[in-house]
Amino acid sequence: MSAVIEDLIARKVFNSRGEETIEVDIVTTSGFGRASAPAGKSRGKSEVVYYPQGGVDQAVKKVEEVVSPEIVGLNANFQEEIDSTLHEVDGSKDFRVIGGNTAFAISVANAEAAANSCGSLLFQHLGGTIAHELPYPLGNTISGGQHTRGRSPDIQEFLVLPHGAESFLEAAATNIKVHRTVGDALGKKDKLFNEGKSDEGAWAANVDNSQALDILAGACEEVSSESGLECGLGIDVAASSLWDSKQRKYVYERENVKRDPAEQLDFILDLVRKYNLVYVEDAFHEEDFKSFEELTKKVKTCLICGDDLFTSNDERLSRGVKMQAANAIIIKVNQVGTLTDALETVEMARKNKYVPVMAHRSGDSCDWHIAHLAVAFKCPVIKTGIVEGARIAKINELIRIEEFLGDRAKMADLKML
Ligand code: 2PG
Ligand code: MG
Repeated sequence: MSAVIEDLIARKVFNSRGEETIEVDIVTTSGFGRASAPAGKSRGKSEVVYYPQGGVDQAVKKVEEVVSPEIVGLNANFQEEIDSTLHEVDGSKDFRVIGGNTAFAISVANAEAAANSCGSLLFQHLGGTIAHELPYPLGNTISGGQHTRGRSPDIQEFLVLPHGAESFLEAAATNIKVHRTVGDALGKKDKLFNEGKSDEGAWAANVDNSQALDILAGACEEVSSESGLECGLGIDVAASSLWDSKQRKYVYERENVKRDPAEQLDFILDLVRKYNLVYVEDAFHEEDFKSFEELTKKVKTCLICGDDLFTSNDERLSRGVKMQAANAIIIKVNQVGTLTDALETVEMARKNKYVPVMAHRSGDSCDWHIAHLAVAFKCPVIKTGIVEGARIAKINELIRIEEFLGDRAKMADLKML
């Protein structure tokens, strides 16, 4: 089926935080694709620049004036050509001219239009017939750090990974039960807890790091013993947000503790041992590859994941691979701008036995494309929240994909846990 691009339309819409974002429609001779861009709050320094000066309005103008004339007339089936055209039109290394989020929305809308033009689903179009593995949902239950205000934990995310689930539906339902059980426990602990939630739908509560972990561990145990299904605990420390480069210490305001890199390593190792953590993201600030390497050497059955550390960027990942700095990498396509860039990083990760973890952003929309990307790129884990509209949009799409695959559907391989 011909998929020549006939029209490219950009508009300003809003994300789940009410921030302005860009949405793109691509119309081909036989199909249509639409995508909108997410936004991070705890961003890595090496991420691309989201928008040109002038923000989303200026980005929309750039699409009309300089991007559209180069893209219209190309064939949407050739994703790499579309993505390299975006790089050429922009001309900078970090998409500062048209905006990384502009590139993201065009790149994803194009893939969707190409899939739609040939009557395929996105995950099949990008992943082919071998794409039939469902990722385990890694879900945020309690928020802290930059994702909340007031008296909340210093660690940004307290996560659950139901790695014993036999289907995606069962895994998603388990996460919802854990989230509910955590909410009930928070209510028992603090009479003033009003079920407030963060951007990602995780609970915003007046607890410290160890109280949050104790509550989550109790909830996981309760849900596991009811269902017989194993759940693991994880954290996203988002340590770049805690790092004070002048003092050379991680500043835990809530705990009123400062830790130098060696103390931070001991602190994380203690948490891994005490709570049997299966997942630790950004335990150190984004330039401290060395501490990541030491942590990875010392733990065996835990995913040590880099988010701000790698920013989905293959050059940074290649540095990490050389140092054996981690064994997992967060993939957020809008950290690099295009699907082709992100796929290169995923391929490098897989070749070097790093687990690619597809992820949402704290400011997101009901755009569900990352559900398809996780399956197409064979990511064994997807981090996309548990409840809240923008998160549920992706969870529900994975339930549909699982149903569509029928007997061919299989949970991904996470044997190391
Ligand atoms: C993270 C993300 C998503 P943000 O740090 O992993 O949870 O946060 O999108 O704010 O960077
Ligand atoms: Mg993170």
